Amino acid sequence: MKNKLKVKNSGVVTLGTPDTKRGGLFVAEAKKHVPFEIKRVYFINKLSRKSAPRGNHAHKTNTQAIFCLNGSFDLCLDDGANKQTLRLCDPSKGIILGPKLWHTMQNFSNNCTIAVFASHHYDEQDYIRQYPGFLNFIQK
Ligand code: T46
Repeated sequence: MKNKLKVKNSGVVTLGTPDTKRGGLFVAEAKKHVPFEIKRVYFINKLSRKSAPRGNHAHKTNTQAIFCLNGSFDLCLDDGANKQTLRLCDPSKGIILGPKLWHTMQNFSNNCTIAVFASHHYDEQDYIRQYPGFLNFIQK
């Protein structure tokens, strides 16, 4: 991930990487590496349709940090004014998906594994799944 973030409601999260000399170790402590209390963690893998996008929504309240644990994928971000695409491939570097940030994951490599830490429990009412509704919501 080389690009600087230019969208609102995002940021870079850097995990702790103690030197074990026996392989990788990545540490995510809430309020230290990840800037919120973590209530939920989920993983996405076995992405058989490499080009079929995931995400394609925004959240009203939920804040998340998304990581690529293995392989790589494109994370497309859109705050309603600015858009940018980041290639995630480093397990120690995550991206904050704040509220009111339209996000899509696509172009998955083989064996791509995604991890997400979320500030809230799952609630379908928190999702904005239609883009025109997203544009209305961010103007409120
Ligand atoms: C997000 C991106 C990065 C649950 O029941 N509990 C959960 O915690 C999650 C995450 C999903 N689900 C159900 C809801 C749907 O029936 O799993 C199904 C697939 O979810 P969705 O289509 O939203 O999956 P993605 O990969 O498009 O999006 C997911 C998260 O849902 C979303 O919050 O920000 O990853």
